Amino acid sequence: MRLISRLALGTLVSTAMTFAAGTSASAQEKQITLGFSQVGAESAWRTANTVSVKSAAKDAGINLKFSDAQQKQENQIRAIRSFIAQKVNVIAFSPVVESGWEPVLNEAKAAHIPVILTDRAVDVKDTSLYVTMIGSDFLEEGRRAGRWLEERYKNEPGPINIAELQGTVGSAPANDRHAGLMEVVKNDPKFKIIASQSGDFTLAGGKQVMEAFAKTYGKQINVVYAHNDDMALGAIQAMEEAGIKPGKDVTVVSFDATKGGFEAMIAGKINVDVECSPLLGPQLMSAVKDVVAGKQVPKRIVTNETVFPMNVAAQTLPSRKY
Ligand code: GYE
Repeated sequence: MRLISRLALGTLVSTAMTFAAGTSASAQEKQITLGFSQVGAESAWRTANTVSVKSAAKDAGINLKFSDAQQKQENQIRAIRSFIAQKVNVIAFSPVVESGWEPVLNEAKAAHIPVILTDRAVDVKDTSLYVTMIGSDFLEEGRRAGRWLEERYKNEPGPINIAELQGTVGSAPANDRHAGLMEVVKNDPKFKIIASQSGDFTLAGGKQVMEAFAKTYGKQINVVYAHNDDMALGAIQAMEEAGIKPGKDVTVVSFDATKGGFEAMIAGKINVDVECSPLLGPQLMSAVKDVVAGKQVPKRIVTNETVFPMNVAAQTLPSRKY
């Protein structure tokens, strides 16, 4: 009896295994291919975002075709066209700039390939050209920085002269971090943007622009408003070389809240860092799966974020993930 039941169990187990093997084979046949066009590798934020997308694709069993556009729109357009030609199931991309996407997005639509935007927005009239947009609210980030500045200078008569290091010209975060700040300070005449130039979101760019600002404006600058940590870190180097103490002589406002930003806060050189999370991979993969399964996804998925003033940096750094 025992032998028989053991044999029966054996058959049952092997049948179950065959069945399981059968399902995984068919799951493999239906494996989703995602074409992802990344902006580049301009910043620590971007590097963390790339890691997040790649590892989330692996965890989700999604076949990822990854392409780096080296911060050039023409490269992104070329990558998207190649994804269309390869008949990927879904295209996702982080658009380097906001404008100029209609033609290629219409090509994707004609090929019936759904498009998901991550991180940065596009400026298109026909919003059916993309399924959803997953990422931060950059306008709100700018407002958060503006409110922090208002609070910081509420007892000072001014003028408060701001030197702005803008991100990539025409990109959503550069446009909106500027606009968000303006929205808050525009009715307060003591705040003045005395200089504004793009450092393209890079450390080298931030340093170079700040060198020029320091030469032209020197001690007139009260605030450096850097659109990301890499540019803030470059500006810190330039200020120190020019004999200006970042964080003391000049208030430094930054965005992203990367580990590098936190270290600069702990060193007293960045005064406030507005958080922007690059860890969008898991949300992207779940949206990809939903879209392929024909499920409805919200048109806008906004990342949860906060503001870190320098006095919380030391206690918060150990829990930071990027
Ligand atoms: O702030 C910056 C990166 O689009 C939110 O791009 C992203 C920005 C981020 O280069 O560091």
